[in-house]
Amino acid sequence: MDVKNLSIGTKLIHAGVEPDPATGAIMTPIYQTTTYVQSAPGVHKGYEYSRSQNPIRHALEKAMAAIENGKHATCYGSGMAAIDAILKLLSPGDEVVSTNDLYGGAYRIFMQVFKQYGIHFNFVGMNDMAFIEAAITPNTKMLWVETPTNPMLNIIDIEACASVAKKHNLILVVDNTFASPYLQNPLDWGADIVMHSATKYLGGHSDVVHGCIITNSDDLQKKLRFIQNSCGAVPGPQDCFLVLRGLKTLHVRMRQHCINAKAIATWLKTNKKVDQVLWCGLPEHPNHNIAKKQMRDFGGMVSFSLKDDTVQAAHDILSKTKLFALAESLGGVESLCGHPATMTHASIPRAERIAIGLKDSLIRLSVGIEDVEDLMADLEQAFS
Ligand code: P1T
Repeated sequence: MDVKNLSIGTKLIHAGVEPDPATGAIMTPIYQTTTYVQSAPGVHKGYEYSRSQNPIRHALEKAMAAIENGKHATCYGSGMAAIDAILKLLSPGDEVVSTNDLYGGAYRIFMQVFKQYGIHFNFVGMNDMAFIEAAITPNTKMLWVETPTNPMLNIIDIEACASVAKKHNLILVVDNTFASPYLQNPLDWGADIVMHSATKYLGGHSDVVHGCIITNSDDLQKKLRFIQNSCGAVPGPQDCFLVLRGLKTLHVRMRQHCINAKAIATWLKTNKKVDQVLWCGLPEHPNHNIAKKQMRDFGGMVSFSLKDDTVQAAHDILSKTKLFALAESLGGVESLCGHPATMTHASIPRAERIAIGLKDSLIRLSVGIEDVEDLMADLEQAFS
């Protein structure tokens, strides 16, 4: 079905999927197969070997491209596999200018994997384009943006980054995991590549690890496909099924994530033990206006620090919540809480964490879609 002119909720349900031509099954079948029989050498139905192509992955890729307003999508076995594929577009000596506030695993693959292959990474605050400009050298090939950032929930102006990238002929990559395509479409603001950890809001039920890359560029897509087929970071068909199923309710879930996050952020502001509340929907958030420009709502992630700025104070609260499960990850229907300094961002040296404002007491909430009164009562008892 051509979904181009349909709105997002309809796209999420219909993009990429057709009734199965063999049986009429409304759900895309899982072809649990490694290979496809050819009637003569090179004569086949578009599928040769499941590292290269698989029907449900193909359906999911069409859906992903459609919901990000992109031309092409490639799905991976995890968000990190997607990041790995993007970095393999680079060559030794190339440089990347990256936001200094990003997922700890992205920082780790930059500094502990790709650095040893001669790729250089410069980390800057991306709230001011002058900082980015100052870090660009003749060897810079890529700008790496995450927005909202993990875990500080800063908002980076994608349109402004796109104009810097264009001026210097750089590939602009936006990790759109925290927003999801329901809230933000970076390609529309000039990004060259959008990536997702589909493990999060896209899958939405904490039951699948998956990644995705979307682009409008035929050239980048050709290279990414080549990298994927050569390196093999493909998702299994069962996992593609789960993400495809998750997509169908993304709009409904995201609306409730946003409503609940707003209630929790507003409530946290009134709590005497809380120092800073970070949620880009708050009018006092330093990037609120950029969020209003490029996002349709403000998302389900809320971070906050404590007046008692110690690891212990954070651990005390985190060990008492009952509905908010203490766990890495985010974006599922159930609420999670985490302590970036000792969990998701432990691979970033403390001095660097402190420099970007990631305090020892910072707590990150992935606000789920439970009834929000219960969530607030849970936090209240954990604080008391
Ligand atoms: O976990 P994986 O699907 O491989 O995705 C990695 C990834 C990439 N980008 C962002 C912004 C992410 O937040 C993540 C994974 N993040 C967590 C597991 C976390 O708890 O923050």
